[in-house]
Amino acid sequence: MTKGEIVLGCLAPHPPHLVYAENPDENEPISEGGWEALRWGYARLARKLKTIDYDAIVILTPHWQTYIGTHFLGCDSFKSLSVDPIFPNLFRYHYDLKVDVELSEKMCEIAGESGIITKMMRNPDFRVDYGTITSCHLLNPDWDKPIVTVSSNRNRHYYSVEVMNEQAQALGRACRKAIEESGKRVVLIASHSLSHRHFTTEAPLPEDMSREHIYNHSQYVWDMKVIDLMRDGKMQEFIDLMPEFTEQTMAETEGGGLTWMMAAMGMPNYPAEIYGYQSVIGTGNVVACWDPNEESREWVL
Ligand code: 2X7
Ligand code: FE2
Repeated sequence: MTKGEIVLGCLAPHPPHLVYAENPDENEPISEGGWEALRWGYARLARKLKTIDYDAIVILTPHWQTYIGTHFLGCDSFKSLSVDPIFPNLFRYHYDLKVDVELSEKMCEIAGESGIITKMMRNPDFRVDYGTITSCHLLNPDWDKPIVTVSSNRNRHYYSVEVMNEQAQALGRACRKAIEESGKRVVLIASHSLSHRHFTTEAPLPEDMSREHIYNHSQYVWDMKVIDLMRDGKMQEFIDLMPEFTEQTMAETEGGGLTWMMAAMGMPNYPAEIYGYQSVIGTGNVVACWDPNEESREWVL
């Protein structure tokens, strides 16, 4: 069997506002748009994805939080209505998705062998989190590839960001090994924002862009610092800085997504492709990807 590989890694933020702003058939609320810098960037990355040959998407999301171990989706399909608990006015999304259970089981098994506590999620009525749905919708609105969602273990809360950073790297290395043994071509997604302090009240019209801005200048400066590291191919440096960045900006990197993805990809030392940066209700969000293939890697922004 040919060795499997990771063909792309995407940093894909999941504010439900972005799906709301797109007005897809699956989502009930209707908007007048908004957050175009992110949505247009997402659309461009989605077009790139269409040119890549791959079998499955594996996504780690901070909105499926597990307190004992790391869990993996383990039923062939999931279908339901996802209502965002904080923004039910923006996100009531009817999803119907397929899972690559074989790949999911392989990652669960290899992670278990490497000492990580794991569990397969076999409940067919399990409600898939909105991080998975939002990032996958924006990157692949056709939903024509099976996915695997990996939960976010709460190491950060039990212990510290430092422990999270170590554990997520161990999980990333195990997932890479599983992907290689599976023989599949896989796209990884780390589903989260960067800086994450956000406003606690909403504009009367949520998509009123005259009200949207980053929560504070410190978050902006930190976000630009870490985006520069991505551009410069200095991901080891970013991962080393992760505890400080995460503490200082309450960043959503706390769930381990980017650390996991970078470890799985062998800590890229080549430039990330940057597709757009914008705030959503005060949080900092970048759409970015790491393309291991030098021939298709682009300088986007
Ligand atoms: O989950 C989120 C998020 N990460 C960022 C902004 C707004 C809402 O939800
Ligand atoms: Fe989030």
